[in-house]
Amino acid sequence: MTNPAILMPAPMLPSVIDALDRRFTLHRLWEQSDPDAFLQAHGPAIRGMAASTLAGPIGAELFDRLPALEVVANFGVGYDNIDVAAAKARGITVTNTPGVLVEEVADLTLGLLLATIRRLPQGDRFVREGRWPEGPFPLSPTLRGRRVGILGLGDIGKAVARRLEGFGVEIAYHKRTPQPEIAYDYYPDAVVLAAACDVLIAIVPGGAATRHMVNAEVLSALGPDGVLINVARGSVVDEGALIAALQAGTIGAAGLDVFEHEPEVPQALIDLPNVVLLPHLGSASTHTRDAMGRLVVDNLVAWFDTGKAVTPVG
Ligand code: A2R
Repeated sequence: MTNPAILMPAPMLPSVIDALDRRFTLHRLWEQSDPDAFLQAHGPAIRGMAASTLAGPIGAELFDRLPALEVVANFGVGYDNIDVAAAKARGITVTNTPGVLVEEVADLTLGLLLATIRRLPQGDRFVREGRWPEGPFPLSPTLRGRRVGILGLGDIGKAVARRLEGFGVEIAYHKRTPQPEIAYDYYPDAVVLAAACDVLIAIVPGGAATRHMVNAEVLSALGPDGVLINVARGSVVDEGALIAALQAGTIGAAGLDVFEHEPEVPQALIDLPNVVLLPHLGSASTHTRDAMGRLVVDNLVAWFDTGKAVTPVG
């Protein structure tokens, strides 16, 4: 029996490629000189896909060219790059990589929060540029006495909250369904949460339901001393409204790991002194990316061995 054919639209970790090569017939779409002709010839035989955000949006158009597709294994806990409804309509299972990246993203979130409030990258630049002998670095705002609002108290949001407890700050949250067993104050929408807090950490999934959830109104409610941290998806924050709010002093600072049009970052954000910018590093350690890669492989192997994925979504 021939190995099932797997399509990889964009490059993934060498460890993932090697593992899939051993077990399946792996097709690397990005290496094809004519991807369209390749899909025409091989699309009907493809039964699985290993996907990531690097591949761009994956939906009906591609599914229509892969009539035998059974499973899409996504590299990442967020899967807003995949049209899950279109997959479901065709009986295609979608999997993601929950669990293995939770603590890593939470660590990064606290790092970004402290970097933003205490201006750590700015301090680093100050030393490197030889400016210290000219006088001390200006005093920064503080995390002390702040109330932190978490927008999306899921696996990662809870891991962020656990860390924040150690920092001795007050915590509040918003999600669609309140959890009465959680001791933090619940707020029924993003605007009232922002109004009650002076730090807002966005960690909801991306997609249509959360698009521009952090808009001009939310930023105005956060206030001039307010700090926005986005470790969710770029689509969750209205980037234009954020730039306007930072320029006008409507909020005090922002720490951003994600952007609306990655890897493009608006020049207006780069020009602002009170913003810390990261190139989507949330889960980006060797340790965690390897674990995510193993889960992608495990999902495909389990699907073709047993007919059941390890971590299907929905
Ligand atoms: O709304 P709920 O009760 O289902 O709570 C989820 C919340 N959430 C939302 N909150 C407000 N409005 C929405 N439209 C909405 N949709 C979802 O976000 C839950 O508290 C949280 C998501 O938690 P998990 O599914 O456990 O995801 P995890 O692992 O924390 O990752 C969150 C996102 C990923 O989707 C990536 O975009 C990013 O973090 O790495």
